[in-house]
Amino acid sequence: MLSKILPFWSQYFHYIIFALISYCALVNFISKRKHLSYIDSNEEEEEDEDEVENESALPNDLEHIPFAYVRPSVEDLKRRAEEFYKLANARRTLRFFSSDPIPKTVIQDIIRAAGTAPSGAHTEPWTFVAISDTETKKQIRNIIEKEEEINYRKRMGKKWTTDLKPLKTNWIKEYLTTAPYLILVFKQKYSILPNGKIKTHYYSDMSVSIACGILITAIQYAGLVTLTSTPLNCGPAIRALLGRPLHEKLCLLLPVGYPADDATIPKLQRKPLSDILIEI
Ligand code: IYR
Repeated sequence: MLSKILPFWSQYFHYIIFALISYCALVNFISKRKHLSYIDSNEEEEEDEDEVENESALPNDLEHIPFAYVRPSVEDLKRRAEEFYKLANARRTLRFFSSDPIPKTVIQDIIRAAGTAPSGAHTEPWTFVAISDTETKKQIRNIIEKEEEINYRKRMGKKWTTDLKPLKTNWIKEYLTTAPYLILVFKQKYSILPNGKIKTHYYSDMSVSIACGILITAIQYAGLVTLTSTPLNCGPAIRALLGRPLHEKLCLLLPVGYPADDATIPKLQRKPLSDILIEI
Protein backbone atom coordinates (compact mmCIF):
# COMPACT_ATOMS: atom_id res chain seq x y z
CA MET A 1 0.00 0.00 0.00
CA LEU A 2 2.74 2.44 1.11
CA SER A 3 4.82 1.55 -1.92
CA LYS A 4 1.87 2.49 -4.07
CA ILE A 5 1.28 5.86 -2.36
CA LEU A 6 4.92 6.94 -2.09
CA PRO A 7 5.71 7.04 -5.82
CA PHE A 8 2.52 9.04 -6.27
CA TRP A 9 3.71 11.62 -3.69
CA SER A 10 7.23 11.85 -5.03
CA GLN A 11 5.97 12.14 -8.59
CA TYR A 12 3.24 14.75 -7.99
CA PHE A 13 4.65 16.47 -4.87
CA HIS A 14 5.31 19.82 -6.64
CA TYR A 15 1.88 19.93 -8.23
CA ILE A 16 0.12 19.20 -4.94
CA ILE A 17 2.05 21.92 -3.06
CA PHE A 18 1.42 24.35 -5.93
CA ALA A 19 -2.31 23.56 -5.92
CA LEU A 20 -2.50 24.02 -2.14
CA ILE A 21 -0.72 27.39 -2.22
CA SER A 22 -2.93 28.59 -5.10
CA TYR A 23 -6.06 27.52 -3.23
CA CYS A 24 -4.99 29.39 -0.04
CA ALA A 25 -4.11 32.51 -2.07
CA LEU A 26 -7.50 32.41 -3.82
CA VAL A 27 -9.43 32.02 -0.55
CA ASN A 28 -7.43 34.89 0.96
CA PHE A 29 -8.06 37.09 -2.10
CA ILE A 30 -11.82 36.40 -2.10
CA SER A 31 -12.18 37.16 1.62
CA LYS A 32 -10.27 40.45 1.18
CA ARG A 33 -12.50 41.41 -1.77
CA LYS A 34 -15.60 40.67 0.29
CA HIS A 35 -14.25 42.85 3.09
CA LEU A 36 -13.43 45.68 0.71
CA SER A 37 -16.86 45.62 -0.94
CA TYR A 38 -18.41 45.63 2.53
CA ILE A 39 -16.42 48.74 3.46
CA ASP A 40 -17.29 50.32 0.13
CA SER A 41 -21.03 49.82 0.53
CA ASN A 42 -21.23 50.59 4.22
CA GLU A 43 -18.26 52.90 4.76
CA GLU A 44 -18.79 52.46 8.47
CA GLU A 45 -20.37 49.77 10.52
CA GLU A 46 -24.12 49.97 10.38
CA GLU A 47 -26.21 49.89 13.52
CA ASP A 48 -27.60 46.51 14.48
CA GLU A 49 -31.10 46.97 13.10
CA ASP A 50 -32.35 43.68 14.58
CA GLU A 51 -32.24 45.09 18.07
CA VAL A 52 -34.28 48.19 17.23
CA GLU A 53 -38.03 48.15 16.70
CA ASN A 54 -39.02 48.85 13.12
CA GLU A 55 -41.68 51.35 12.04
CA SER A 56 -43.77 50.89 8.87
CA ALA A 57 -42.93 53.27 6.07
CA LEU A 58 -46.56 54.41 5.70
CA PRO A 59 -49.77 54.22 7.83
CA ASN A 60 -52.08 51.28 7.05
CA ASP A 61 -55.11 53.58 6.74
CA LEU A 62 -53.42 55.97 4.27
CA GLU A 63 -56.12 57.97 2.46
CA HIS A 64 -56.31 57.88 -1.36
CA ILE A 65 -57.68 61.07 -2.99
CA PRO A 66 -58.69 62.06 -6.58
CA PHE A 67 -55.86 63.28 -8.80
CA ALA A 68 -56.34 66.86 -10.02
CA TYR A 69 -55.20 66.97 -13.64
CA VAL A 70 -55.70 69.21 -16.64
CA ARG A 71 -54.97 67.43 -19.93
CA PRO A 72 -52.91 69.61 -22.32
CA SER A 73 -53.74 69.72 -26.03
CA VAL A 74 -51.59 67.59 -28.36
CA GLU A 75 -50.00 70.82 -29.69
CA ASP A 76 -49.13 71.83 -26.16
CA LEU A 77 -47.68 68.40 -25.45
CA LYS A 78 -45.38 68.68 -28.46
CA ARG A 79 -44.38 72.26 -27.75
CA ARG A 80 -43.63 71.60 -24.07
CA ALA A 81 -41.66 68.41 -24.74
CA GLU A 82 -39.50 70.21 -27.30
CA GLU A 83 -39.07 73.24 -25.06
CA PHE A 84 -37.91 71.06 -22.19
CA TYR A 85 -35.48 69.17 -24.41
CA LYS A 86 -33.91 72.48 -25.53
CA LEU A 87 -33.55 73.60 -21.94
CA ALA A 88 -31.98 70.31 -20.85
CA ASN A 89 -29.70 70.25 -23.88
CA ALA A 90 -28.33 73.71 -22.99
CA ARG A 91 -27.02 72.39 -19.66
CA ARG A 92 -23.27 71.97 -19.44
CA THR A 93 -20.98 70.93 -16.62
CA LEU A 94 -19.06 74.04 -15.57
CA ARG A 95 -15.71 74.19 -13.78
CA PHE A 96 -15.34 77.98 -13.71
CA PHE A 97 -17.66 79.95 -11.45
CA SER A 98 -18.28 83.59 -10.63
CA SER A 99 -18.25 84.43 -6.94
CA ASP A 100 -21.33 86.68 -7.33
CA PRO A 101 -23.87 85.87 -4.62
CA ILE A 102 -27.20 84.21 -5.37
CA PRO A 103 -30.37 84.57 -3.30
CA LYS A 104 -30.88 81.96 -0.60
CA THR A 105 -34.52 81.50 -1.68
CA VAL A 106 -33.33 80.32 -5.11
CA ILE A 107 -31.31 77.54 -3.46
CA GLN A 108 -34.26 76.70 -1.21
CA ASP A 109 -36.66 76.40 -4.18
CA ILE A 110 -34.15 74.28 -6.13
CA ILE A 111 -33.91 71.90 -3.17
CA ARG A 112 -37.69 71.91 -2.74
CA ALA A 113 -37.90 70.75 -6.38
CA ALA A 114 -35.33 67.97 -5.78
CA GLY A 115 -37.35 66.86 -2.75
CA THR A 116 -40.34 66.14 -5.04
CA ALA A 117 -38.54 63.12 -6.52
CA PRO A 118 -40.33 59.77 -6.27
CA SER A 119 -38.89 57.44 -3.62
CA GLY A 120 -39.34 53.82 -2.56
CA ALA A 121 -42.45 53.61 -0.31
CA HIS A 122 -42.33 57.42 -0.16
CA THR A 123 -39.43 57.28 2.30
CA GLU A 124 -37.71 60.41 0.86
CA PRO A 125 -34.24 59.12 1.76
CA TRP A 126 -32.28 62.33 1.19
CA THR A 127 -30.66 65.18 3.08
CA PHE A 128 -29.41 68.25 1.22
CA VAL A 129 -26.78 70.46 2.85
CA ALA A 130 -26.44 73.96 1.33
CA ILE A 131 -23.21 75.74 2.24
CA SER A 132 -22.50 79.42 1.68
CA ASP A 133 -20.19 79.85 4.70
CA THR A 134 -16.69 80.76 3.41
CA GLU A 135 -14.80 78.91 6.14
CA THR A 136 -16.76 75.65 5.65
CA LYS A 137 -16.25 75.84 1.89
CA LYS A 138 -12.48 76.21 2.51
CA GLN A 139 -12.44 73.17 4.79
CA ILE A 140 -14.34 71.12 2.20
CA ARG A 141 -11.91 72.21 -0.51
CA ASN A 142 -9.00 71.15 1.72
CA ILE A 143 -10.45 67.69 2.33
CA ILE A 144 -11.24 67.17 -1.36
CA GLU A 145 -7.97 68.46 -2.79
CA LYS A 146 -5.91 66.30 -0.41
CA GLU A 147 -7.84 63.15 -1.38
CA GLU A 148 -8.06 64.03 -5.09
CA GLU A 149 -4.28 64.47 -5.31
CA ILE A 150 -3.89 60.89 -4.05
CA ASN A 151 -6.72 59.75 -6.37
CA TYR A 152 -5.10 61.29 -9.44
CA ARG A 153 -1.55 60.21 -8.52
CA LYS A 154 -2.23 56.73 -7.18
CA ARG A 155 -5.77 55.41 -7.07
CA MET A 156 -7.25 56.25 -10.46
CA GLY A 157 -4.61 54.50 -12.56
CA LYS A 158 -3.13 55.31 -15.96
CA LYS A 159 -6.21 54.40 -18.04
CA TRP A 160 -8.61 56.62 -16.04
CA THR A 161 -6.30 59.66 -15.87
CA THR A 162 -5.52 59.30 -19.60
CA ASP A 163 -9.26 59.13 -20.40
CA LEU A 164 -9.80 62.34 -18.39
CA LYS A 165 -6.88 64.29 -19.95
CA PRO A 166 -9.04 65.94 -22.69
CA LEU A 167 -11.32 67.36 -19.96
CA LYS A 168 -8.30 69.10 -18.33
CA THR A 169 -9.38 68.18 -14.80
CA ASN A 170 -6.97 67.77 -11.91
CA TRP A 171 -7.03 67.78 -8.11
CA ILE A 172 -7.12 71.57 -7.78
CA LYS A 173 -10.78 72.55 -7.33
CA GLU A 174 -10.95 76.34 -7.17
CA TYR A 175 -14.71 76.27 -7.80
CA LEU A 176 -15.22 74.80 -4.31
CA THR A 177 -14.37 78.17 -2.79
CA THR A 178 -15.44 80.55 -5.60
CA ALA A 179 -19.00 79.27 -6.16
CA PRO A 180 -21.39 81.07 -3.80
CA TYR A 181 -23.08 77.80 -2.80
CA LEU A 182 -22.16 74.15 -2.44
CA ILE A 183 -25.06 71.70 -2.31
CA LEU A 184 -24.23 68.30 -0.86
CA VAL A 185 -26.63 65.40 -1.35
CA PHE A 186 -26.65 62.66 1.28
CA LYS A 187 -28.44 59.33 1.00
CA GLN A 188 -30.08 58.10 4.20
CA LYS A 189 -29.63 54.33 4.48
CA TYR A 190 -32.58 54.34 6.90
CA SER A 191 -34.14 56.95 9.16
CA ILE A 192 -34.37 57.14 12.92
CA LEU A 193 -37.77 58.45 13.97
CA PRO A 194 -38.26 60.75 16.99
CA ASN A 195 -39.58 57.73 18.96
CA GLY A 196 -36.27 55.92 18.35
CA LYS A 197 -37.75 53.44 15.89
CA ILE A 198 -36.01 52.72 12.59
CA LYS A 199 -37.75 53.29 9.27
CA THR A 200 -36.43 51.08 6.47
CA HIS A 201 -35.64 52.82 3.19
CA TYR A 202 -36.24 51.06 -0.12
CA TYR A 203 -34.51 51.74 -3.43
CA SER A 204 -32.69 54.65 -1.83
CA ASP A 205 -29.91 54.67 -4.46
CA MET A 206 -32.42 55.06 -7.27
CA SER A 207 -34.55 57.57 -5.32
CA VAL A 208 -31.55 59.80 -4.55
CA SER A 209 -30.29 59.53 -8.14
CA ILE A 210 -33.66 60.76 -9.44
CA ALA A 211 -33.62 63.62 -6.89
CA CYS A 212 -30.14 64.57 -8.15
CA GLY A 213 -31.45 64.64 -11.73
CA ILE A 214 -34.26 66.97 -10.73
CA LEU A 215 -31.80 69.07 -8.72
CA ILE A 216 -29.45 69.70 -11.64
CA THR A 217 -32.37 70.40 -13.98
CA ALA A 218 -33.86 72.87 -11.47
CA ILE A 219 -30.46 74.63 -11.27
CA GLN A 220 -30.42 74.80 -15.08
CA TYR A 221 -34.01 76.06 -15.30
CA ALA A 222 -33.32 78.79 -12.73
CA GLY A 223 -30.45 80.05 -14.93
CA LEU A 224 -27.48 78.92 -12.86
CA VAL A 225 -24.74 76.38 -13.54
CA THR A 226 -23.27 73.46 -11.64
CA LEU A 227 -20.78 70.59 -11.72
CA THR A 228 -21.91 67.12 -10.68
CA SER A 229 -18.99 65.94 -8.60
CA THR A 230 -18.63 62.74 -6.62
CA PRO A 231 -15.55 63.26 -4.47
CA LEU A 232 -13.83 59.88 -4.21
CA ASN A 233 -12.97 58.78 -0.64
CA CYS A 234 -14.02 62.11 0.90
CA GLY A 235 -17.46 61.05 2.17
CA PRO A 236 -16.67 60.19 5.80
CA ALA A 237 -14.48 63.30 6.39
CA ILE A 238 -17.07 65.65 4.88
CA ARG A 239 -19.89 63.94 6.75
CA ALA A 240 -17.96 64.41 10.01
CA LEU A 241 -17.20 68.07 9.19
CA LEU A 242 -20.90 68.77 8.59
CA GLY A 243 -22.02 66.79 11.64
CA ARG A 244 -24.19 64.41 9.61
CA PRO A 245 -25.00 60.99 11.15
CA LEU A 246 -23.26 57.74 10.21
CA HIS A 247 -26.27 56.34 8.36
CA GLU A 248 -26.03 59.15 5.80
CA LYS A 249 -23.71 58.71 2.83
CA LEU A 250 -22.42 61.55 0.67
CA CYS A 251 -23.53 60.93 -2.93
CA LEU A 252 -23.02 64.17 -4.80
CA LEU A 253 -21.44 67.59 -4.29
CA LEU A 254 -22.59 70.44 -6.52
CA PRO A 255 -21.06 73.90 -6.65
CA VAL A 256 -23.84 76.27 -7.74
CA GLY A 257 -23.60 79.81 -9.10
CA TYR A 258 -23.19 81.90 -12.23
CA PRO A 259 -20.48 80.91 -14.70
CA ALA A 260 -17.25 82.99 -14.64
CA ASP A 261 -17.11 85.58 -17.44
CA ASP A 262 -14.20 83.74 -19.06
CA ALA A 263 -15.57 80.24 -18.41
CA THR A 264 -14.73 77.60 -21.01
CA ILE A 265 -16.26 74.18 -21.63
CA PRO A 266 -14.99 71.18 -23.59
CA LYS A 267 -16.55 70.98 -27.05
CA LEU A 268 -18.51 67.76 -26.68
CA GLN A 269 -21.23 66.17 -28.79
CA ARG A 270 -24.19 64.30 -27.38
CA LYS A 271 -25.20 60.97 -28.88
CA PRO A 272 -28.01 61.33 -31.47
CA LEU A 273 -31.44 59.89 -30.68
CA SER A 274 -30.82 56.98 -33.04
CA ASP A 275 -27.93 55.87 -30.76
CA ILE A 276 -29.88 56.01 -27.50
CA LEU A 277 -33.43 55.03 -28.46
CA ILE A 278 -34.71 51.68 -29.63
CA GLU A 279 -38.35 51.86 -30.73
CA ILE A 280 -40.27 48.61 -30.81
N1 IYR B 1 -13.41 63.02 -9.32
C1 IYR B 1 -12.27 63.51 -10.08
C2 IYR B 1 -12.04 62.80 -11.36
C3 IYR B 1 -13.06 62.93 -12.43
C4 IYR B 1 -13.78 61.81 -12.80
C5 IYR B 1 -14.68 61.87 -13.82
I1 IYR B 1 -15.66 60.17 -14.35
C6 IYR B 1 -14.91 63.08 -14.51
O1 IYR B 1 -15.85 63.13 -15.54
C7 IYR B 1 -14.17 64.19 -14.17
C8 IYR B 1 -13.27 64.11 -13.11
C9 IYR B 1 -12.40 65.03 -10.26
O2 IYR B 1 -13.47 65.59 -9.99
O3 IYR B 1 -11.44 65.65 -10.68
